[in-house]
Amino acid sequence: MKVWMLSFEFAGVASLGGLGEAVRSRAVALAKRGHEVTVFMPSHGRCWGKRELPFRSCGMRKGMWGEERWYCVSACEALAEGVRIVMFKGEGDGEVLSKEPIYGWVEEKASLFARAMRAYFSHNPWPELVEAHDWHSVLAGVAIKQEAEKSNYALPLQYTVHLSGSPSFPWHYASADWSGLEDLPHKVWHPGGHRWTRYREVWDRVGGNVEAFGVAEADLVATVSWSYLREELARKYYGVEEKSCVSYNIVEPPRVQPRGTWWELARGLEGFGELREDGVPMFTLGRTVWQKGLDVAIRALDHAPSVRLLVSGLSVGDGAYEEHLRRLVEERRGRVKLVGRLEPGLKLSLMALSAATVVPSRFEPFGIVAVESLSVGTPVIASAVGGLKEIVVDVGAGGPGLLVRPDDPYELGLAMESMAAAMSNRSHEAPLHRMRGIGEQELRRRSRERAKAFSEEAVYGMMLDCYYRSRTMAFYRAVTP
Ligand code: NHF
Repeated sequence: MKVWMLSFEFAGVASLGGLGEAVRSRAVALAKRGHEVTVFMPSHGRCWGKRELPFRSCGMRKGMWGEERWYCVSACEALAEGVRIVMFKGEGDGEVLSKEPIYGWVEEKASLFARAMRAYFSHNPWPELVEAHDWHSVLAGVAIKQEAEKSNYALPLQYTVHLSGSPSFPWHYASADWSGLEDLPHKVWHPGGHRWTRYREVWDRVGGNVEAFGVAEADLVATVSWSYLREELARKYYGVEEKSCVSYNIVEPPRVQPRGTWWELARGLEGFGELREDGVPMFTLGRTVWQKGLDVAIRALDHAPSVRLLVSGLSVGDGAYEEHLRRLVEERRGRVKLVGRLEPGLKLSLMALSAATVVPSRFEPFGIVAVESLSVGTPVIASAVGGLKEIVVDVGAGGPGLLVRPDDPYELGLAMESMAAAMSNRSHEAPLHRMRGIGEQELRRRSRERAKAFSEEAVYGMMLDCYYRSRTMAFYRAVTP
């Protein structure tokens, strides 16, 4: 199959969190099995040293108050494990595609991404399916679907939601004046069947919310866990379950060869706070945002006296939250250290040597970190939310982890203390009874076993299933009178 993926991130090229890894692992899995995959994205200033493509398209945009604005878009190309990556850059208003912060000027990047995609689509052979990842790629995906419609072709469009939520804009933003969408009549799925409607009607009906517009326009809405589909998307978008599917993220067991003990590795890190080397080491990591709940894990230490916690926070510019974390760390001297982003090999080594990885998210569509941890044989203590509920099977049910209530430092602390006891083979001291009688070796074995459910081999089928359903839905769209 010939697949185009539209995304703002691709691990190894430009990536902040899980999205880049998720897109890359999917694309690679498809390419390995003989599919032709091209990923399209803004270059975010990463075109330097890459091959230029013979593509250039220029035009004018018209602002809200009628002012004319000029742009040009062009592209460079990269290759990664059999996947072709086309990265857009530009001049005039198009220059924004080359700006470095991935989510800086994000609405302008999304708008010019749509212009660039439409132009590229018009000058190149078409794919059989388009998968747009997260709201930033919605306009680009819908733009080429519309371009295909103009030739009476129902190009299957799958919208994959990794993290729900998007801004809203007046129709002008999406329109032919700005991002390039024409207000044409077309067929859109409503619970029960396809109906004729205009683009502007759909846009206004959802109050100009980009994600909601994508949900309405896509042939199929995919997400990364059943819980996230039911608890988040189905609640927000009435009837979405009729045209939805789930495919987990892929995590292949990495090869890790730690150079030294956990303490040796942790000692060398620059960061905030310090660790007394007289406890059981645990690890937690994530973007430093409220969603990820790193603050809950730090506060949980008050109820887990034997645990020493290393926190690796990936800053995305939420200064107030970072300040809050530093205060919490300061109050717990000797028991917690806050460091920044770690190089992947070091991150996995620390994870592999930890007694547990703590994933304290307040909500979580999937939670790649949890699978990574299991795959290196480290049990996971996670909040029972979203994808984490599906990834982590509790010790009480024969699994390798503990599931706790989100946003509850006391319950998380008890779980951490119990895991610390079990992983040092003194599970009789574990405060949680379900942890008694189980030891380190068994927990590490169960972890590796559980991770297999997220291997390329296991998830590939889910991915293809979604693609076939997208194509079927596009087929219905084509044949509805
Ligand atoms: O793993 C990739 C990632 C997820 O739960 C994660 C999230 C954003 O918040 O699918 O997307």
